Amino acid sequence: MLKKEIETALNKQILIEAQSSQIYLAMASWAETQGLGGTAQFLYKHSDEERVHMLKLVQYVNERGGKALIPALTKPDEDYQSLNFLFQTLLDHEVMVSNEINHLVEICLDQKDYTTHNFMQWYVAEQIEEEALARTIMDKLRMIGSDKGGLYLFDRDIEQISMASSNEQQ
Ligand code: OFO
Repeated sequence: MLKKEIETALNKQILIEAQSSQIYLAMASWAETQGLGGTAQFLYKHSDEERVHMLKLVQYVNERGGKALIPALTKPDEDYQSLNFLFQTLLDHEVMVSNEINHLVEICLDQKDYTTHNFMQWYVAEQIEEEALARTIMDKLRMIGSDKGGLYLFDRDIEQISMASSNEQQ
């Protein structure tokens, strides 16, 4: 049976993952309307991954005798100005999520819930990867600057990044 403190912390994380999925969906839709097809595909997939992160938490809470709460979501921004702005927003968001996950891990240790602590290790590893990927993307965009040819290639190649990472997961 989950302790109340752990259940509350996991339900907060369910909200964060669901909100992440919604934000990346809004980003994907914006990119698609800008003719950035590769970026849109990358973000649609990223949005799906966040939903999977949320689902794993929902099922874990319920399996452990808690009650997963499916939250209302805040409407994400519709406009992202530029690819640079969009991916900086995404990186900042992932850093926030990593901090939240670290905090949740701390709560597990405080409460001596080693089962949930063990379950959370998958999220810790996933966050390291997601943050690293977001930083790599920002490095590439900084190199490209406003070069149109570079942005064209970026949009083409980012689809491969998303496919490569999805292959790794299989
Ligand atoms: Fe759920 O990993 Fe990103 O936010």
